[in-house]
Amino acid sequence: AALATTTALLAQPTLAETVGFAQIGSESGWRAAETTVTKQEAEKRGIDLKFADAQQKQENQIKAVKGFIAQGVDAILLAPVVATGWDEVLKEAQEAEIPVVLLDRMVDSDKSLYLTAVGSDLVHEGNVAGEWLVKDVGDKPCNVVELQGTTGSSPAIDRKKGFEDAIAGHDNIKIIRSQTGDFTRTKGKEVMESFLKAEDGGKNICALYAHNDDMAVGAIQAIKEAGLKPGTDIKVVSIDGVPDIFTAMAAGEANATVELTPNMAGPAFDALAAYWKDKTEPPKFIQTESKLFTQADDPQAVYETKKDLGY
Ligand code: GYE
Repeated sequence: AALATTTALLAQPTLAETVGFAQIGSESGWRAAETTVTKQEAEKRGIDLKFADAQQKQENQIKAVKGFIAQGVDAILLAPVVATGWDEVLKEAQEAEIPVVLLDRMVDSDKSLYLTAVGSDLVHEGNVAGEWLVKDVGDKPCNVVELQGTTGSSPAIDRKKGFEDAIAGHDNIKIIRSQTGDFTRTKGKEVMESFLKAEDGGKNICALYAHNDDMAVGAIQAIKEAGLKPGTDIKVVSIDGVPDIFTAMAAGEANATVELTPNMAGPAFDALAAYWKDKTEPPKFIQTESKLFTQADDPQAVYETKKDLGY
């Protein structure tokens, strides 16, 4: 029986493509969901996925990509933690004829160094968040504190810009403090605590703009501990659409979020399948949708649809 099993295994076709996924880490609920969904999408397609978690460090990610090249994988998915510093390793992949697909963040490198990028319009997301605030505050004066994402990452740069563009020309709205919270709940809470202290216990703050929901969730905790009501005393607007922010919205403690799908891998694998088949070149950017949700959108119901999706 043992011999029969061995023979059966040997007889299996070895057609499965191998894809290396150089993931950033697990800094946020959104990131964790992206990892889960990527594994599911690979399994659905019979793709052998090699997963590397870089613990938020670019050097680890570069090592992982080099490792995938050495293994001779059929493609590499890269969620680049920061935007700069990728030229050399992307050139190595290209020389090895291994297509690279960027997921959810962009690089500053020349477009010819990767096959395509799957992601949202990150400037637009910041813009939608800013426009929501402009509409919500009307003519009232509003001091905003901003929690930025990871320094040097494309979402931190672009979401800042998009928001600033949206409030430009509305002189009643001012960003009075802005600091990185590294896309994590812990840092979001910590930095919000320092903002509250510096701004008269929070009395001088009208709204929080966080570059992701996790930092907002941490900040909501800090606002409550300072004796203020998040969602009312301090408005909260953020980005991602993770289940926890919908729970916070249902409780009146968060006001708005811009949804980002964690399924970047589906479109990436589809593009790769076409490329593997007959070298079909996908467009350089495959854009996912961004949608605004507020307390008026039945957040509890949205939560129910999301809670089992791998977050
Ligand atoms: O919004 C944040 C994550 O790169 C767009 O990274 C992504 C961001 C996402 O940690 O939660």
